[in-house]
Amino acid sequence: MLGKMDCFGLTDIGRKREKNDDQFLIADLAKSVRVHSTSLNHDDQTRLYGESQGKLLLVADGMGGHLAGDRASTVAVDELLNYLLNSMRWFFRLADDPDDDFLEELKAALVHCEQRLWDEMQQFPQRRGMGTTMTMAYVVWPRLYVVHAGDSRCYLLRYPHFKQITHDHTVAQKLVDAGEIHADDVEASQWSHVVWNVLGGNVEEIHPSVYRAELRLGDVLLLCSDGLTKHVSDETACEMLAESTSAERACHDLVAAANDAGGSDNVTVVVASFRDISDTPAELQAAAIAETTSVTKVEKPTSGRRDRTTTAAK
Ligand SMILES: [Mn+2]
Repeated sequence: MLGKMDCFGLTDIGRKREKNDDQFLIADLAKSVRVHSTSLNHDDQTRLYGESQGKLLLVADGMGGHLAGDRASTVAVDELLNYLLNSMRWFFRLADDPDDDFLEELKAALVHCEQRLWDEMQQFPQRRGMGTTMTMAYVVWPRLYVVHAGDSRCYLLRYPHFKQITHDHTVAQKLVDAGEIHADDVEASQWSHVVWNVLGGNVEEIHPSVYRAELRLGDVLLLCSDGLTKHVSDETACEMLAESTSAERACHDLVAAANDAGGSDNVTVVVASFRDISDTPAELQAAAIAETTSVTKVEKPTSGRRDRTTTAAK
């Protein structure tokens, strides 16, 4: 790739909440070797890094009130990192050999985080009910994998198309899918922020969704918590991303827009823009005439598990 990935993340408490329960993470996965001592000309304790194996982006929106909302999202992100560190073989293999097992591994990562949350709730009963959304994107150029539970979102801008890759796991979205309410009425619905699939919460079994897509130079990814989407329309977010000169600028503009519109919740955004550094403005223009993005939702029934739906108020 003769391009550059420009990434930035920003979280903000908003205008109404007393604390911030959201988390975000941007990480490079790389092979590393820690040298303890050697006759070579390295300083002792040097860590040598290999090439980046991929970029990990994630947003988590914790819930559970004053005692545990931020704890839930913190545990989930920490545990996700632990899991990835211990399952790196999948990530290293991926570059040469894309494998359906990898998608299963991504789901397993969320199940692992969920288990840790339940362990902690058993140990500390006052934290019972804590939970978190998790929307994670893993980019091994040009492949994009998204694994998701809850109502945080991942969008892909391939100008002029702005597509929501993830599907909200809210009761309101289920009603839209069933044709019982119109998509325009979701925000006003009492079910709009009742999520049926999160890590922890009162949801005893997690059902992560996985999506796969191919990226192109010129694409921009946005991951965000519902603190953004409650206040900023897709049209506005698309415009801001398309007009921003950098991922950092876009993050600040999006958060400011959510706060200007009321800031009723914590707001978190992660933006990754894939730019071709050799692009001339004319070429950028040509890249804008892109086809509609094709996103594959990967559906594989989780075997042997009982399907149950419970709700967690958020
Ligand atoms: Mn939120």
